[in-house]
Amino acid sequence: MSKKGFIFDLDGVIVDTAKYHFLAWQKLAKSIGVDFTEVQNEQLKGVSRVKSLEKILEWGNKTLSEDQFNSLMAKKNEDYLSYIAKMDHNEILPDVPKILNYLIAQNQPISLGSASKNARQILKKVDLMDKFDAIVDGNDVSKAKPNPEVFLIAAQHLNMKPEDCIVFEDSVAGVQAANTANMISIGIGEQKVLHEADYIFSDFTEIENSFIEKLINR
Ligand code: B16
Ligand code: MG
Repeated sequence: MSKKGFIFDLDGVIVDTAKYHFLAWQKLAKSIGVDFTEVQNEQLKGVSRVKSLEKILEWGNKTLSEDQFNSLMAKKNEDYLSYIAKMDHNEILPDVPKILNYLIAQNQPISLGSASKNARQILKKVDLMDKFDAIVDGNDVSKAKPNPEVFLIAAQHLNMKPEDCIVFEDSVAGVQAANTANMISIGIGEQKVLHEADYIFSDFTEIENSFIEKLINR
């Protein structure tokens, strides 16, 4: 049977932690007198912690010393982790276990490809660690999405060529990273946001096993 490498983003694909990132960034923005909207938040999805704060400061026309920058970033992560601490398997997005189990049953290699440095902790909280053959996260990369590094490392771990990999992503930056890596990109979310993806679904309940089978055999 033919094999493909299946790479999953974490935030917004496996779990809905995007809402927690939003709440924590919003609190930070407010504390320094910067307005922060959901539209702006969309541009932070898939973007590293450092880059996210840089963008918020740019939008608010603020400059900070290095010490202030680092302490705000640490504070944001503390707030974010307080939400994570309460997570359990109920926060796994619909039909994610179904697709992971289907891929495992079909002997397909699976990796995580996330920008988050908290990825392992989150996977443990929702009890999904053992579904992955490889985990590549924000601790393993030096270049943030839309750079394809995270997905290229994941492909290496799975021993698959990039063109034989399929990436599930909820962010514009992540879809661009998958496309640049020469992988099939599957957007999970809204058509109007993720139009650069090869395929787009609102969530995994829309993805039939027959679609996955076609990807495996293409
Ligand atoms: P952390 P993903 C990304 O995760 C999030 O989408 C993004 O909002 C966040 O800033 C980034 O991880 C870094 O996360 O602060 O936990 O290291 O979507 O690539 O799984
Ligand atoms: Mg994401």
